[in-house]
Amino acid sequence: MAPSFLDGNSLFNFVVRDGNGVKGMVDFGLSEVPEQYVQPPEERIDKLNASTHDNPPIDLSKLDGPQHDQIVEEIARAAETLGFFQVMNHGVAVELLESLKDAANNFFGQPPEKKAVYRKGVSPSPSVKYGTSFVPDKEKALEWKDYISMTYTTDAEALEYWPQECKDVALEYLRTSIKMVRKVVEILIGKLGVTLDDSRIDGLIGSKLVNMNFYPTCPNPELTVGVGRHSDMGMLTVLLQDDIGGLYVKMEEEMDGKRQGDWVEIPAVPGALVINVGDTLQILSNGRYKSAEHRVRTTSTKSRVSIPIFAIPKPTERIGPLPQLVERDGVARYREFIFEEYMNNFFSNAHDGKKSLDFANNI
Ligand SMILES: O=C(O)CCC(=O)C(=O)O
Repeated sequence: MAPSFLDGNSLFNFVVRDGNGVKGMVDFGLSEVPEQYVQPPEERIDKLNASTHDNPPIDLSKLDGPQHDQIVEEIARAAETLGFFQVMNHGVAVELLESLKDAANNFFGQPPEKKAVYRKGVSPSPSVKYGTSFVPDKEKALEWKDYISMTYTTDAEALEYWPQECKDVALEYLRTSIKMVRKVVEILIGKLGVTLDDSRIDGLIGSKLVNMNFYPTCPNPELTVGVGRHSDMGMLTVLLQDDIGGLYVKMEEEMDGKRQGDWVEIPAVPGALVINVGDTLQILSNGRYKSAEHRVRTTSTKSRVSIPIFAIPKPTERIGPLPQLVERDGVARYREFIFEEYMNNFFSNAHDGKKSLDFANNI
């Protein structure tokens, strides 16, 4: 049972408002999850009935050699089907990946008061936010996750305000992975038979967020989720996960002996990064690339960290299906909007699968 002071509103205040997070609650000692974290049966993750997506990581160094076209095909095929793939030789040093996981564990291992200074409303900068779950005020069941989110504006701002424990490694991760993101975006746009100038690509991946997620050990993993079903809002997400596993993706179509609607686990591969397509790229491509629905399970034995970078459009960017594709397809599958509107809608609703895309529906 949860300690009695963690009942009802006081639990919400302790975890969410006061910034103790799930970690603070777990450190207090729990033998079972409080009811606020118990997911309805249809949202729980059946670990035993899920299979693994065992495609090997795509070797990006081969883009510079004779296998260039084959690698381009593999990237496009993955973006058109699952919307998720892993990459190796991605230009982000493997030692940096280890330092990032250490930094995340160090940050979340601190006493709650050290993290709580970055809560929304009290954080020294609007670009840094520490929190728990996704939109706790709107969720029927809370997610078993604490996070720190760092939005990039300038190096100087990051060095001044991002937490000491993570700023250097997070900046280096951002610097090195964004080059790879740009390359992958150029490949995917190129495969659509469309050319976009540099300034348009700058606009489409012009805002960047680095998050560090911490999933504490959970006494009842079968009842909870680390992150509920959702798709990401931007162009591409790069994700570093540790060796615990637990990231699941929903199959958009039947493939490799798996049925549409099945959940497959993206296995932890040392040195690899996970890439996934976001809603913006699905919309721009008029539905050809798939923004994949994904979610995260919790574990009872060890805490987990993951570190995504979200490459999203600048707030003022106009988003809609690329005109050349609308002409070719004979239909615009989504409407046009300003990205800031999409983002505001995304952050004002609890996770609910691919519902975020409804905002762009052409009705
Ligand atoms: O932790 C993970 O593996 C995925 C995290 C995620 O989906 C998110 O932060 O939006």
